[in-house]
Amino acid sequence: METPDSTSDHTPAADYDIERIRADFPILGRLVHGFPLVYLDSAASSQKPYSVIQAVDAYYSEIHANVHRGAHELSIRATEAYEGAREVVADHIGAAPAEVIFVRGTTEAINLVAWTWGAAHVAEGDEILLTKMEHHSNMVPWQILAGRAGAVVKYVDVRPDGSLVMEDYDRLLSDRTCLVAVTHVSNTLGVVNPVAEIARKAREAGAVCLVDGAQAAPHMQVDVQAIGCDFYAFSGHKMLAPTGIGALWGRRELLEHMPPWQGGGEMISEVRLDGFTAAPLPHKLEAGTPNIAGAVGFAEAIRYLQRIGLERIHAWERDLTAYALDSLGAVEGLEIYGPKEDRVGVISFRYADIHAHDLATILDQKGVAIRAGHHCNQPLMNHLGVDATARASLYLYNTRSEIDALVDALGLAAKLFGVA
Ligand code: C6P
Repeated sequence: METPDSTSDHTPAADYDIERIRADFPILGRLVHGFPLVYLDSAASSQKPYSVIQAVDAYYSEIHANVHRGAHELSIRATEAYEGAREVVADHIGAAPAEVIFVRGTTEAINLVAWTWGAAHVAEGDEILLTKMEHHSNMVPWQILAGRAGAVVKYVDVRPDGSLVMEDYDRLLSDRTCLVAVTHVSNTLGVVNPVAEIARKAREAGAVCLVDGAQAAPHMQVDVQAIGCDFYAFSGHKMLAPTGIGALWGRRELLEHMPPWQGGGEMISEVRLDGFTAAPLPHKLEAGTPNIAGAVGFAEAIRYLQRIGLERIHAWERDLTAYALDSLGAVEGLEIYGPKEDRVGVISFRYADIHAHDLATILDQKGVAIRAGHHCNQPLMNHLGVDATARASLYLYNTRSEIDALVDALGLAAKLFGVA
């Protein structure tokens, strides 16, 4: 499948050619309310490059059939494309293909673990250790599980600067802890958590560790072996892939012993009237016709990121984040949440007494797309003492002049709301 684009000649030594990268994303050329789109909402969902759009198009135009079922040419090629995509995803995070389960996204990945591993291993009186900064997707499934099993959920505290209170983690972690579930990067604070240390301590305490990588995988090279966790969950759509596809990585010994989650086609090797035998990994945990085109797009998104190089993307974003923190920090009356260092470009803020929703609506009139609300982080919002924040989130295609456009648009909001 030929998917040429501007990344084909990127080498680690080449400069970061932002204009050529931007040209790979057709949507960045459009106007919104008559203004050039300034897309600062990639933490909610990223935009897609031509190569991903073309890969999905080519899959449907030339290959599509159902997978693992037919003996005909198209079915064989669709199966190759789907399983080839699994290899790309697995290789990207330092895993074996059989340990990568395709899911709809991070939410489904975490629910899968809660309903299979959790249902089999969590018992009355066990403790599940989370942090106060978890996204609802890494909180509610565990609350449901704890409710069913009679387990207890505990939360590691968060400092005002957004970092985790690691002394709290050390204090709460005990031989009663069966699971530690933590986000790699906070979707509100941008903070990068010390997940390798958290996973190591969990292992020493005999607990299983799940890392929510939804906001980390788009921005940094993830190596699940180096992190040392047991499960890693992430979403394709936040890292240039289509919506409806993501991955759960699990340590093979755990996945092998997990009961199937959903029953149906694909996940069995034999069905009898008195029961069934589950298929081997990874298919045991993938019931029904999967999102084949999504997986193909996911693989191409990863190839695109690899062609530019996640280290170079990280360096670009680090510079841009520092610029954004300085520019926003210079706006009088604007309060930024989260740390100055060790963070990604997910920047939550409040501006004077303008409600975040009003701010987002005014910025939109200037073509500037940000997110406003609780960001599926209601307990964290309560902890911060706010009901909502405005959030600008940066990605590989953003520029300093877009940060300037954000600051300019804030000026309009200030005028409308009479902020001195
Ligand atoms: N956060 C945001 O705007 P899904 O929806 O399954 O792809 O991802 C869920 C999820 C899990 N964990 C973290 C840390 C996340 O940030 C998200 C998605 C989006 O912040 C939508 S609420």
